[in-house]
Amino acid sequence: MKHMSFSSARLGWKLGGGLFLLLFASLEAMAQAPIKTTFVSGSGRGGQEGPAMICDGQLSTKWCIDFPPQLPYTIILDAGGQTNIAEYGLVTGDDTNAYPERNPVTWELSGSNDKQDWTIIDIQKNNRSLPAEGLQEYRFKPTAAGAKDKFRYFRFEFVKMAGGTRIQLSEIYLYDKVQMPVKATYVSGSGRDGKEGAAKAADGWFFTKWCIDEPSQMPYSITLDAGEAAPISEYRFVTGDDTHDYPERNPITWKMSGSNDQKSWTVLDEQKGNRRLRDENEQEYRFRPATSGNYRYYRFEFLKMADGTRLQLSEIKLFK
Ligand SMILES: [Ca+2]
Repeated sequence: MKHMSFSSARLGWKLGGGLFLLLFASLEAMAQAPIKTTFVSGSGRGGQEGPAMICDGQLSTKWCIDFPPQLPYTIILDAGGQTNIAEYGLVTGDDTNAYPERNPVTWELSGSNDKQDWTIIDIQKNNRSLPAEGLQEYRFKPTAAGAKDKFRYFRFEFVKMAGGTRIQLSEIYLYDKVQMPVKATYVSGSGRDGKEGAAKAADGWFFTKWCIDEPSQMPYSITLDAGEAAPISEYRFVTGDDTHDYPERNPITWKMSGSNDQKSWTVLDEQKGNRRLRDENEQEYRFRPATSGNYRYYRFEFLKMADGTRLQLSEIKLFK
């Protein structure tokens, strides 16, 4: 997950007014991206796995601490201005598949404008929805009375983990808009139509899948129509109904591109040797494209599977 548009925004500021238009275009394209937060304070020491790693925009760094006297572990983020939080996302650590007990299960989120008076925005108790998967974002909608109010500072207090006293998270994202699924329709794809044709990856059902093994047609591709030109902030792959038995069919190298005429395509994301999809049936995996733009058509090209030449996916979903 790279916030390329944010870095170009920063570059715009550095280089001055000449790049104002570039800056503006970048921010607009990222309208559904997380609020840019800065770290205020948090539990634990600084350094490599310190609390500041929770909002450095990089999934490769994480906050990881095990120091019970400091429980509940806190993180305070500065949203830069008053805003309300429609959703927030917790992203698991890089090795959460090996250490799922480090996922938080009980926490509180509060908002403040002076860092002294705090209003509760959300309470989660024994919520075990964070998966035993590395680098997965799971979103929560705040539901406490204060959720509709606007605040500048946001404080997370992690009271309890799934097991033990060590917590790890690679990022916390705050959103001022709810993530909207895009009602995408199938345009075209590799392989034959029919029971396991490409259209089955965009029919809205987990129990139907696209399954293809025709090496001469590689890379396998599928094109979806988002209905109107809009930036995509996230896409998701859902594994097949028997991926537990056939994990080799999971894609590991793919490209996502956008277009408005289905002729000229702009690459928005590239993943190489990404083995995040696991040997589990009908599991949903979230990816944030490296960049986004106003495109109506989105194409995914699958260049390599975990092993062999057969690909299967039950759904591909797009989110604004
Ligand atoms: Ca399907």
